[in-house]
Amino acid sequence: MANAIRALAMDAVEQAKSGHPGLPMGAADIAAVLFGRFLKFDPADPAWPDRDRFVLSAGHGSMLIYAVLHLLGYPAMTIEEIKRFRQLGSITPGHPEHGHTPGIETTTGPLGQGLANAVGMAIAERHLAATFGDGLVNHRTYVLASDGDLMEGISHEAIALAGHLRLAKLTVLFDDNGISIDGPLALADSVDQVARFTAAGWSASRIDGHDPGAIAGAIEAAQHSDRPTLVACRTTIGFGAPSKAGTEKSHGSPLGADEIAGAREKLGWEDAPFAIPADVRALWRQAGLRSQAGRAAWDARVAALEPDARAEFARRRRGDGAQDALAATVRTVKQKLAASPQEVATRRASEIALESLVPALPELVGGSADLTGSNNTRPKGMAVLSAADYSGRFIHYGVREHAMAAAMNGMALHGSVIPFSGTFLVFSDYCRPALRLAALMGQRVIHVMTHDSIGLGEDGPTHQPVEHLAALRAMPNLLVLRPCDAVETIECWQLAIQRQTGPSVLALTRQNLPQLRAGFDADNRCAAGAYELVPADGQAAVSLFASGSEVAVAVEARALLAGRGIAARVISVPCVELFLAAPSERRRAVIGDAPVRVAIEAAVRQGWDAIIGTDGVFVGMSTFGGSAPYKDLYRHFGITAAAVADAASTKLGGK
Ligand SMILES: Cc1ncc(C[n+]2csc(CCOP(=O)(O)OP(=O)(O)O)c2C)c(N)n1
Repeated sequence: MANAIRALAMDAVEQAKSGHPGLPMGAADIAAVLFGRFLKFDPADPAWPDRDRFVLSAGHGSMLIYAVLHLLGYPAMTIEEIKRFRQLGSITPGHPEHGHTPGIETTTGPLGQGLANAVGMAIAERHLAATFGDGLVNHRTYVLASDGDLMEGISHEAIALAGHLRLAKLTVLFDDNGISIDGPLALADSVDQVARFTAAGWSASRIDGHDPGAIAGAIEAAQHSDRPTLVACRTTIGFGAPSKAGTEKSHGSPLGADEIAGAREKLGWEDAPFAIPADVRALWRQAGLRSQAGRAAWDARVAALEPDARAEFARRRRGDGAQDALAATVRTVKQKLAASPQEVATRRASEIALESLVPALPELVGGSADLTGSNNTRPKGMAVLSAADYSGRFIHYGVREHAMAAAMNGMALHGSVIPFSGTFLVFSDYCRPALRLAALMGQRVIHVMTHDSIGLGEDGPTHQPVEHLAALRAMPNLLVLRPCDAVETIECWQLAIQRQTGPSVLALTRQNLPQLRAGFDADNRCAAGAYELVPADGQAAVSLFASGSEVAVAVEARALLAGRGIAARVISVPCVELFLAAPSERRRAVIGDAPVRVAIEAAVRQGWDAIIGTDGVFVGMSTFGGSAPYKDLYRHFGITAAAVADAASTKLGGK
């Protein structure tokens, strides 16, 4: 069975003239034992909620999972797809892509991410088991990780979190082949991984990764451990290749015809390229049917549920069932804000939103990377999710922004939860690789990122984001939401929760802001991305565009301009991406035809020209910030109503 993986991997890579044969050939025995004897899954329904999750963290070894899916009988993974490895339109891209290929649990390739995704999957599993019971939710998460996965810094954060939360149903099978791209691992690494995982609270052992009995024994032991388990499987990269096995030469390029012929001989594999002997195929097909009884029993347990419980479980699976509760909650919060306006920081406004959203939407699972009190992501009464009680809904991620973001991806991929978290906006850089994968995979994760500008004040330029809004807006399929007051904050939360096709960042202030939206508005005005908040008195000479905390500056500047006889309108821009995605007539109507356009944002200009044009006036930052009380900083950097009014007047005078 393992040799079938090896043959398909070397043949597909050879045909594509690119790819990585070494890992699939080296880890084939591990995969054959895991899928052949242990993994719970249903090839006919790759999305069966109670399946075991398998994450190929070392995504470059993609042919391993493609070969396995094919051999197990996943209908979409035909031999034709294997032959079209790495070709346009195939379901066998260079690295595994979730949503593109049935049976792929997460998109991997950037090393370390898959491992941290798996931690999130294992968290979601425990949480949902605590919520719905072991009868509905009781599955394991397996990871195949390489040297590269374990060298990446994110692995440190992820394994520490998993050990702390005692995620006993998480098993990492480490393809311990001692080879990476540059050559022997000894060139760059001398960590004792078993000792490292043990120190992080895992069970850890070393085995011969080519001995099926040892592999099975280790997986069985993992199933009885009260901790997550690392199995360091000593393997030979490119196992079977006569001269390239055990060397970096088999890592990432086709073996070549001679080497493949030699490997066929060495492995005793006589079949033509892409041909699988009937007896081997039969063994794999049997493995593919192994979980049928378990699947049927699970279906029966679901069918036997009380109708309400069954409906709730199904609603959570769909992930779209909260719309009524969401709409009602948002409405109530907005009515309260209309009745008693709040002059609060938007981070506090977000907490006000969460005080209502968290009880109304049980799928929300929050957290913070050790900034809970600053991010305001834990409303009163939200219990902590811990090793002692997985039913809690708030996760203390520790100072681990990267693993937090990647674990959230895993939770969203697992399904039935909507993860949200907190950190400072400046540390979005620490989350970025995971955020990018959330955007690529179209996963709904919600990042509350507070302290969103020089408005945070005294902590100074190390903590003051300047380029981050632009950098985040540059990422496809990510929504950057920067509300200007409490009303926009609840509207932005609504947009983020409703959005099932990708991640959102809520950029929120530390400093208090006036509530600019007076009265009750049933519509979600933020959904337009930008809208006229305050019209001009008469024909507008100036349009003032701003986001977040700078909308109040724009409103004040409008009054100053009015005093000078200049009519100005204020456009709030809570989401540049939504606005730019609107049809051009709607965009033109919001942008208007005032001769002077000004944008105000306490961040760099990049991106704003799409709204104000290259001749527009920008009032914002072009350097790093400084350490001082925030009002002093706004004055120092010239982001004031007076500066805006002066810049607009000057520009108008020059017209
Ligand atoms: C974050 C990240 N950095 C770099 C790479 C490029 N890369 C792909 S595989 C690899 C290392 C290969 O070594 P190992 O992980 O041991 O895999 P093996 O050689 O055993 O297949 C590197 C550096 C990557 N995919 N992700």
